[in-house]
Amino acid sequence: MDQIIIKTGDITEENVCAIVNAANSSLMGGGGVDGAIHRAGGTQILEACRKIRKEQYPDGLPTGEAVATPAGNLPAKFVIHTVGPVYHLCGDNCALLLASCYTNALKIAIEVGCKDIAFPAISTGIYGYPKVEAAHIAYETVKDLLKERDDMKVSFVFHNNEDKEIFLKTIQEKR
Ligand code: AR6
Repeated sequence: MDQIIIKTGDITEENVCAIVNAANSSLMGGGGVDGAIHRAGGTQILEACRKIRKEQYPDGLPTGEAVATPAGNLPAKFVIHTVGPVYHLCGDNCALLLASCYTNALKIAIEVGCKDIAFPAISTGIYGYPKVEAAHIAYETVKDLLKERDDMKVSFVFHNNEDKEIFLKTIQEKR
């Protein structure tokens, strides 16, 4: 599918309309890709997150939901923050919650007028989601949503070649 791009890289360097952040519900930053985005993007992102917490989500952004902020110093226009499931805590809802991250992030991207969006491998780092299962869910969810949006482009950006290869191998028979 030529609407889907699969690559290795640092998502903070992606020159697309929106990049997705694998955040936590505090929206106050953290390690992994979240830390990299806040470091590279600067304080504008954190300020916007603080405002969202105060005005929309005083108890934190629930798992599977997504919100957009400006992208500060990043080449992207927007950062779409979503909270992936913590694998050892999500029980029977893991797949549904992870799929919601992709669905809601794409929905927000469309709402803010973006036609290209880059995703990291949500939940597959600190949150411990098995990479093969996560790849199935990410790819199937995005592929289905793109059927109705032939004007959208989605990039999956992996931090290293090994993770990209796992993803490619997992989805191979489905492409
Ligand atoms: N570009 C692309 N991918 C990256 C980058 C980057 N710069 N940095 C890491 N990854 P993780 P999670 C990959 O742990 O599992 C944070 O503390 C990484 O190799 O960032 O959803 C948050 O605040 C992995 O494949 O996110 C939360 O508390 C993927 O991004 C928690 O971690 C996701 O790994 C979220 O955990």
